[in-house]
Amino acid sequence: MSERIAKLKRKTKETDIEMSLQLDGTGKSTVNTGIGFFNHMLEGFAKHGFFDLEINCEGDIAVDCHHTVEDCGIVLGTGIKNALGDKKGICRYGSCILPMDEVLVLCAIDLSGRPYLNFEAEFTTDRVGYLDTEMVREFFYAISYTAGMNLHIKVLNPGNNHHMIEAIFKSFARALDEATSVDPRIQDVLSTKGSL
Ligand SMILES: [Mn+2]
Repeated sequence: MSERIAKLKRKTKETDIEMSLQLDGTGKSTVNTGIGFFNHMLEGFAKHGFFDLEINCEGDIAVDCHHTVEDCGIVLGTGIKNALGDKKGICRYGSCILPMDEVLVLCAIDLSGRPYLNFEAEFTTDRVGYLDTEMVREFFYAISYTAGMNLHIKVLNPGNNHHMIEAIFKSFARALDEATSVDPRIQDVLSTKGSL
């Protein structure tokens, strides 16, 4: 099988992003978005999904974190789609229920080609570090839309806001690792329709 890698550059008046994603990686990452807590989340995503990830984003964080977080989601989602290519042989579905101390988070993915986001999480603080908590949904919306991914994220047991967001990123990583993994029993694409 050929290497499942995507390299992207995207530049607007709000953000300038360079990204490299290797789906079959080891979990190593170099992440610089200018937002410490967001870096921490993306590094966790790479580590727990066994993805190799490089993101360098120079965004207008002097305004706020909105454009940086949203555009990183657009670029990462596009990278996932590009790296998957024709999706032959992949498991397609993936899910994970991930605990982090008192918090429990469910994530379920279908790499169906049809974007959909169901995001059920209620945060009780406006920010964690310099990340606006309302941007977590926007980030995953951008990923689901650009990757063509059906994505369900549900906080089953709420608690500390740092824990909830971190558990969301880690459960997403593990579910995506499963959905993108290759099963030798799958000869073509896993769909009676014949395409994903
Ligand atoms: Mn943490």
